[in-house]
Amino acid sequence: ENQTAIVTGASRGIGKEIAVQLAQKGVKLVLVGSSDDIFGTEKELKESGFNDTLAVKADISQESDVARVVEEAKKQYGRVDILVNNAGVGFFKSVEETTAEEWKKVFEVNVQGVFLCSKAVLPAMKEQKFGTIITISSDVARYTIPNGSAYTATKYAVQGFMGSLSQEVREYGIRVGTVNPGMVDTYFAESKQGLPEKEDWLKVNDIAQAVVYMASAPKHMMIDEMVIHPFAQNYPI
Ligand code: NJP
Repeated sequence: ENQTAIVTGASRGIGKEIAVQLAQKGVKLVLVGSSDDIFGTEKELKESGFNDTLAVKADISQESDVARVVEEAKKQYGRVDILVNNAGVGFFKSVEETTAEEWKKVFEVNVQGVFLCSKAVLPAMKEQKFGTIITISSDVARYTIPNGSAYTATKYAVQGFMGSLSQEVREYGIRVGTVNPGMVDTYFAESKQGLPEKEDWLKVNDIAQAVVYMASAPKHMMIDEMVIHPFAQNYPI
């Protein structure tokens, strides 16, 4: 309660549900997305009575856009307590089919975006001596899959980044953790949410609940990682 969160990728899917559930806990929100859809999430939340909601259209892979997000958050609420690095993109192709441009793009959003957003909130969190940075990584950061080399590589990179960051900032009271889902029914990789063939997959609610749990854990508690997958998804872990 009375905390302020930046949630990236809140236009749809997991990020939108995280925004809704944080708002229900009384958290003030800055919502980030690279398309105008982000204003749709702001409108819906405000219509549900969550007036402390501000949408900022920004591409997390661009440093100046990210700086604008944090400036807006500080101007609006005066502090940043929680960052949820949720925005991410992915595609599934063999190594041979993957173009250099596709490889670069997925790294720019999934890795550079997480780096830029995390870096940008650190001055405010250090000054407050309090903060929580949560990244939605993936269960593919724990194993490998064929035809997903670029996406898998980004999530391994994010895992390494978050581990280093965690050790750097703990002396400032900043907690860092990842939520690593298996298959979640969203719009990810040009899919649609709610398709019948994804009935057995995780739902956005499952992941949003994990984020809320992590963000609302008492100060003495630290959750490094939560790996969550559909019971129907069988793989070695
Ligand atoms: O995907 P989707 P999810 N700057 O496509 C935004 C991870 N994950 O909810 O830019 C700012 O429904 C985009 O908004 P917009 C996954 O890797 C998923 O499933 O306005 N925002 C939208 O709100 C990712 O990290 C599964 O179009 C940008 C959002 O990102 C996270 O879960 C499995 C942006 C994507 O919504 C959320 O993905 C897994 C940018 N440059 C991990 N680019 C799964 N679904 O199965 C995109 O292991 N966005």
